[in-house]
Amino acid sequence: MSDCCGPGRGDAADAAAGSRTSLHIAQIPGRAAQASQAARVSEGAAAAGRGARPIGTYVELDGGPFLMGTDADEAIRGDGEGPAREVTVAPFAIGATAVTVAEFRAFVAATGHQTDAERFGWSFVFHLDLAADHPPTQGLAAAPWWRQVHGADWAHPAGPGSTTEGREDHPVVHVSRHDAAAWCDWAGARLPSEAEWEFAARGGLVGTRYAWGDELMPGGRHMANLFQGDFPAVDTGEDGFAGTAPVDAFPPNGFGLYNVAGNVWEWCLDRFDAPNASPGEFVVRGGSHLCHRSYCDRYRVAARTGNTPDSSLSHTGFRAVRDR
Ligand SMILES: [Ca+2]
Ligand SMILES: [Ca+2]
Repeated sequence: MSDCCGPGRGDAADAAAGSRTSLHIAQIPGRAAQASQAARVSEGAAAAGRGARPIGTYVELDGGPFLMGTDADEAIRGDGEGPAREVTVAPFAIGATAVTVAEFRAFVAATGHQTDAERFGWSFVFHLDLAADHPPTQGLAAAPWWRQVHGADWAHPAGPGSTTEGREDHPVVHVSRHDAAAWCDWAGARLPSEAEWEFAARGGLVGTRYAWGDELMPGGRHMANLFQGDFPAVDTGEDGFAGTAPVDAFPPNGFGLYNVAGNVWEWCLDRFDAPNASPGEFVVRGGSHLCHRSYCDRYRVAARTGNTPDSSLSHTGFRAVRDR
């Protein structure tokens, strides 16, 4: 993964070696700014709760040929976004939403699955997620907003003492690719191939920059859960959410998929084989709530990055696919 998108588990050595000096990041103002978002955040959550919800439903797609990748100037060459080429996918069904905390909880209750974050004893947490009185943590020299937090896992997303209360309909995070694949096995599903993911994310549109068209905010409307403010210090939550959002917040794309862009990165089946890749990485797609227009625009629908399959972070989850 690129440093801004998030480190891999092996980067913890860097964290351990480096970054007492980078602890200044924890003192950047931001906690107060986050608190002031509470009203808007709950408004967003209420809006997301209207009517029948798509959680746990799959969208059946016929597949076929489509234009994958991009040759656009804004493409990140080292990520291997191009060239744009015709790819054909077989019929498949894909989750309308990312897998939620509640859906992952059911799996753990049924199987006793222990996640990689639990096995290793830690996960990477974005610094603004940590409580103001959280004990000192170590960060990455190259991306000090990523903190190595002992005791962070899917059920304790900001470390010991934190809970998922009020977030049962948010995407599960701190799940490695191993964990995501295990959930899929249990649910009679699998991870999407990268081509399936992009076919579904494009929602029938051809060659557009985003999953909904070419304009980031058509009519001034936020279309995805991204980062507004001063990255990484202050997330103003202008789009309704500082941190993750319910999996069905924001309008769905043309195929009825929610939050393919933003909210959480989503694990795919394929190896990440681009110039920017590190050994052993697998593809993740879609960007997250930490993507900021000024800093990293990997919420574009052709954007991609990767991470090692044992890595887990507070902004990475998954959605599942079933064969038809
Ligand atoms: Ca946001
Ligand atoms: Ca996403």
